[in-house]
Amino acid sequence: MPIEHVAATTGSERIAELLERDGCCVVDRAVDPALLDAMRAELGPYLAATPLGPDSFSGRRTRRTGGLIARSPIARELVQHPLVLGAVKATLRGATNFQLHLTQIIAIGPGEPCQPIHRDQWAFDLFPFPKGYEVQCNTLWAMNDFTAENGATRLIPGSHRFEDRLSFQERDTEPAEMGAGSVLFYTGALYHGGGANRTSAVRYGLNITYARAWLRQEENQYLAVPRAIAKELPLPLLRLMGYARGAYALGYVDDLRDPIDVLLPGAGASGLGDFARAERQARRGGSGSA
Ligand SMILES: O=C(O)CCC(=O)C(=O)O
Ligand SMILES: [Fe+2]
Repeated sequence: MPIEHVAATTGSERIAELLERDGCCVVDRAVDPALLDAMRAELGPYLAATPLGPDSFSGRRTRRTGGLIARSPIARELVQHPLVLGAVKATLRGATNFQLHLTQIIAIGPGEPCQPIHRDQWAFDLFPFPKGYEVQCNTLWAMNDFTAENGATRLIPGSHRFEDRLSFQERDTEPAEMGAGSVLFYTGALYHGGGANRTSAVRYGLNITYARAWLRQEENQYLAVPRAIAKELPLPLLRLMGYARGAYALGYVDDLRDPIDVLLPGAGASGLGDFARAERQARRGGSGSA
């Protein structure tokens, strides 16, 4: 099954439909590639200082640079891209709210073999989430052109409906080839992996992922973003980063305080979340709209 490509003018509902159908899709040239070049320039010293990965999953010839909210104003824009947030909300329907899961530049260096094919949701101790119930929605922005030779992400379209804990090889997958500025969407249940880089140049991908707010975040935003920086960020971004309750009660502070209130005294809502709404959504079992 080919990986479906759509134009940047496509609405988020259509992207969510494709994610439901195939578990993945590519939006061609969703942003001007110059924006991603500027982001790479912003992050230059951090990219240079990032060590290679410690194992074959992280990639011994791959550098993973995170903390992007703290380090890159352009990342703050991309994290809140309206098309992405609309598609994530529709894909994670039924959740009271969702949050940023991680921000990471994945720089796959020459000579890196194909990453083991996996589901990102295996990060949650391999918990067997029900088929068709997505807990995570991912984006991978091509910072330079992604080709089959330089390490374009390898995917098995439709595999979000497969059984869990299956093993696949590179030959079972298809490369998400796309031009710089394009964005690949894929769900937490889709089998995929970073591609082998058989060229002499680095492949740069910007991975921004989102998950239901009742799950632990992969990147710890409270520690990755120093408080002095966080205090200056806009409220919607802070909410997305996790300065919010997950569902009705998760993550409150001391006397049932909204976590945003600790960072910005007076900004929070009083008491807990909306119990009636949270209960309604929980009873719908995640099948209703968020
Ligand atoms: O870099 C890529 O293309 C994908 C990487 C990936 O799937 C992962 O690190 O979980
Ligand atoms: Fe992955």
